Amino acid sequence: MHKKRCLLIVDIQNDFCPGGLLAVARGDEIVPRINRIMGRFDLVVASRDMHPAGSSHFKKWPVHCVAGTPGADFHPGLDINKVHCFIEKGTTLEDDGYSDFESTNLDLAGYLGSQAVSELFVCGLATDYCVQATVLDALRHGFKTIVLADCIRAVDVQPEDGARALQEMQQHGAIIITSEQLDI
Ligand code: VGL
Repeated sequence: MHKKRCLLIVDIQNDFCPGGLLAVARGDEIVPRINRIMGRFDLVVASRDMHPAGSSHFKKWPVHCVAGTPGADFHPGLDINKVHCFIEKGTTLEDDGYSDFESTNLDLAGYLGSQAVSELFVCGLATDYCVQATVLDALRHGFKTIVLADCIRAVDVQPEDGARALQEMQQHGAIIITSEQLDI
């Protein structure tokens, strides 16, 4: 049977890219890579962090991705025409919203199940927060989960946080490949 493959693009938003309010170093570098591979998937889902002003999340982090601000928009280079489904998370005052499986406008696990997705490929920002939380939840839900290591970037509050996050994802069962290996 044909394997149904979904690409899950996590938080490619202006505030997480250089010049944004919580910029991830070289976060924008992954945009053309993601655009290049999008067409190879049966389903493409893209999430956004979408906080209300005054969110308790901003006790831990600089204010970022506030609903209705340009920082919450997708990076303008991202080819959102190829996205089938958009999700938002972190939308309540108390919600950190790290994981795409905590989406507030869609039950992502239920949706992927209803679409008979058998393989979930994850890319986006940031490796050590939203990507990691999303991947660990995907594995908990029983999805075969593949991380595209050249299509993620880390915040690295501490040096090597991104590398440690990737290791933890792998230890929990994630498969780590690069986007070049998709061609095989
Ligand atoms: C994120 C820090 C704070 C992320 C979100 O998208 O990885 N990181 N909020």
